[in-house]
Amino acid sequence: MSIRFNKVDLTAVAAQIEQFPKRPLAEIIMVGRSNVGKSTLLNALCRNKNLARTSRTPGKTQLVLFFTVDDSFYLVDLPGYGYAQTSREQERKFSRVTDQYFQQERLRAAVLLLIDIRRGFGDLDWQMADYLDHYHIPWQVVLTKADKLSRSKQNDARFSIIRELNERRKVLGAESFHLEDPIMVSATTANDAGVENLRRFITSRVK
Ligand SMILES: Nc1nc2c(ncn2[C@@H]2O[C@H](COP(=O)(O)OP(=O)(O)O)[C@@H](O)[C@H]2O)c(=O)[nH]1
Ligand SMILES: [Mg+2]
Repeated sequence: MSIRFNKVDLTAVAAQIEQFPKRPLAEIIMVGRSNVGKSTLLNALCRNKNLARTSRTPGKTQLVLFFTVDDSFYLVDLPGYGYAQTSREQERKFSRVTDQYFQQERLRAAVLLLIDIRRGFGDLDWQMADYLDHYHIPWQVVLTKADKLSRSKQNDARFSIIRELNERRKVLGAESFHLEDPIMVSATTANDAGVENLRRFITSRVK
């Protein structure tokens, strides 16, 4: 079946491991800081404004959403990090359900690590990169909110992030599971070329 991001169903809303879907499908996983633009990008990818609820106020419940796309793969929306959670959860970097998700054996085709192009990588983003490498999970950086910068500032930001990623890869060698140069997107721009590039990237990973 061809992947056109036409048919998208919310298959599971999971607060814990028992609620993860059992059907073995390739998975594309989205992670990033709260407010990085994850829900907005999900909606843009699937051309649906209401798929994942976008919000300015990060939710308290830590949920994993599994969307089935074109009956071909899951798009997995993990809880955003970097937002003060309940006091008991405060010391943990990533939510409990995120740990459960990554520790379970699943068909992970790639993680999309979303980074706000204006902010670049923060400590928690590098920790997520280390975490993914530790579990040998391939990851791809997606730079969000490109429209918030001028064309020349976009390029400056993108190149400095590419430099940092290349430095890191040089140090880690085969222990780095980082895939290609960052894909830059604007989820609020109609027919954004970056969003289409990202669809193509996803299609190539799940095939
Ligand atoms: N200008 C612009 N704003 C965006 C873009 N993506 C998200 N936003 C805004 O950033 C805020 C957070 O987005 P949201 O998708 O809820 O972030 P999440 O917490 O990562 O799911 C919202 O106000 C969005 O409208 C984008 O590509 N361009
Ligand atoms: Mg969200």
